[in-house]
Amino acid sequence: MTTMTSVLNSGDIDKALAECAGSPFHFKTFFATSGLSKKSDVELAKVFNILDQDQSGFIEEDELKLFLQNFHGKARELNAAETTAFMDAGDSDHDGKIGVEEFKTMVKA
Ligand SMILES: [Ca+2]
Repeated sequence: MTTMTSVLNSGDIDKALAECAGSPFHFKTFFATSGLSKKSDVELAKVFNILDQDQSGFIEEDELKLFLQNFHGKARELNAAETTAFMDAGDSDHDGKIGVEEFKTMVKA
């Protein structure tokens, strides 16, 4: 089973989580600090599969809300505004969910 720490450095994950723990979540900042933005397509596909908790092939809004908890079980949930902004940034075909190609494009943007 793939884990986040098999793809990302755990110190970088901790730093990225600390940045948004008590302050607003900015997905671009999180992608940069966690190291996600520098990962290969293969590695990003592995991360996508973790985020797609029900293995539907898409990250839906309820999964996106719990995004941070994939990096640490006790991380906070995203609030409604953060979740909406995150979804809008990733959902380029406007079907209300994020597919793997959309995810890779968003992370590397
Ligand atoms: Ca899903």
